[in-house]
Amino acid sequence: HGLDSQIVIVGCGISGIGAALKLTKHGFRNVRILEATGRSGGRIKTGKMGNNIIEIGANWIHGPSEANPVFCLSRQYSLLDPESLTPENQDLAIGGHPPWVPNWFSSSGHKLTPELTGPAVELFAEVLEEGGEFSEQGGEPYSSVGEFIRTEVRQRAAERWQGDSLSCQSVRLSLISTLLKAECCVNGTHTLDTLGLGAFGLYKTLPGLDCTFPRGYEGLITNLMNELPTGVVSYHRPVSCVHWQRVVRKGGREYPVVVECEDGERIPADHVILTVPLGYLKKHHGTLLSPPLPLHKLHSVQRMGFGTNNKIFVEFDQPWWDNDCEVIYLVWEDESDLVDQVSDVERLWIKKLFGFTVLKPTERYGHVLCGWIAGHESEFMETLPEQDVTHSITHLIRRFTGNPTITPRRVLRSQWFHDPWTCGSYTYTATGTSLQDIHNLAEPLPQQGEQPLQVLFAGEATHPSFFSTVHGALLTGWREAGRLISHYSAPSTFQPTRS
Ligand code: 6YU
Repeated sequence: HGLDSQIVIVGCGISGIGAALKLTKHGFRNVRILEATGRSGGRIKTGKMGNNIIEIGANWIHGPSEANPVFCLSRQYSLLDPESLTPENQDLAIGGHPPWVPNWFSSSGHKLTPELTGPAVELFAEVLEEGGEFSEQGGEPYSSVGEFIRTEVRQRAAERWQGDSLSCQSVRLSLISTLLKAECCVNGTHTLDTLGLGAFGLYKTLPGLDCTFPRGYEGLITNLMNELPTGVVSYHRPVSCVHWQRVVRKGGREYPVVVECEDGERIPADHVILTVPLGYLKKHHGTLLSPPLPLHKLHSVQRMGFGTNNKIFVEFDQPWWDNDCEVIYLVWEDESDLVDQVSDVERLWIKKLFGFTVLKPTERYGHVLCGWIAGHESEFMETLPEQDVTHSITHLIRRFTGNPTITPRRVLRSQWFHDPWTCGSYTYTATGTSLQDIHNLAEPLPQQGEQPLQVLFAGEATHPSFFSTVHGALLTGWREAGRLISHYSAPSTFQPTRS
């Protein structure tokens, strides 16, 4: 009954959509997506602030080049600016860190000079890069990226900067605290002390200078959805439990799985592709699957990290940064002890915000900044009334610029931790994790027996090298669709791709 098999996909983010498209294009006739919310796209979410388009979720195509399926699809749908399509842009191998033009402000209200900042930025980049080398070596000298960076930075700073004044050394170390906080945002972790050193190099970058969607990331979702047969997606249909290892009869057929929805509907299926975020799975694994996840899989769900990274958009009448500035960093001069978390979250949460990226081009966006804040401080920020956030941001900018009159026109923030269907932002490789944990997350249930592949797992967390990205998520949707296609054509020859 190959092409007639009943396939239910839980979640209409990019991985669910990718799986559904591949299956329906192959000829599967009974594919259905159940989505908890009223929209498709999941963590791809474009919003508006006044007349401006803003990305509440995913921002960039990381590594826009031929090997990136998100880039190739977006090019096909004409969603990108011409400069993002140039061969020069695609060839740039910058290792995931775009060479942004920075402005540095300090908590005493001064701008910091390149002479002061340069050596610290260089030292941090050097140590960070070395941190990625342990995944291909036999062991890790420390368990976390945080410990490694702190130890190496302290040692090298003491050697290299001994001829400089104490105040210069102190500001440089404080600056590195800002970069630690920025790295918390990149990785979606509360602190680099919970980011595993041995697994840090697992994440792979693709060539190409990161680019954005001039008319919004959600344009990609709209185009993909247009290719799906109508009626495939049911919205406002949260799945409460996937019952597997059953024998359910309906319409003269037997099914091994029943998908139970919150509204009581029970849908029999041959296969379920689960694309719920890892954060959701961590919180609900006990009720979402019956029988529960096998222990080795559950332990990997618990070991892998899923943290919070939020954005705070701030609009101004006039810029207070340089014309060519692409990123604004805020340096707290009392943070020379290399800290990436605050001592009192409720009082000091704003210190965790490392700074702002500048929305470009100005002709398109006006004077809009995007602030970035990760971790528990970010989760606390989500609970505050919007006017409290606005007040804290205003105060912060006035202090760092030394200009007591700067007033934002509008402020808008994301709240990914309190989104009940996401429970955070994206996956990171926590201390103690390895590639095996990601393979465990991706492993279908059951692997053997008469009815294999009852529950399959897709979503960004299940990609071995592109976790935390849109292209990683899309590839996992295709991977699981491919697993089913192979199952019904040549079951013994299928090997899922592992990179
Ligand atoms: C990228 C970027 N980007 C910023 C922010 C966020 C993310 N990412 P989905 O969640 O989309 O879909 C699941 C669906 O399931 C969803 O619709 C739910 O409603 C539904 N659901 C849940 N429970 C259900 C139930 N019970 N029943 C039914 N339905 C249910 N990625 O490529 N570029 O710039 C960013 C960013 C603030 C929050 C991002 C970025 C991550 C992507 O958004 C994300 O991976 C995919 O959209 C996920 O798709 P999905 O289908 O898996 O799930 C060294 C090293 C470092 C490692 N990291 C470095 C890389 C940097 C990563 N950076 C990201 C940065 C930003 C800024």
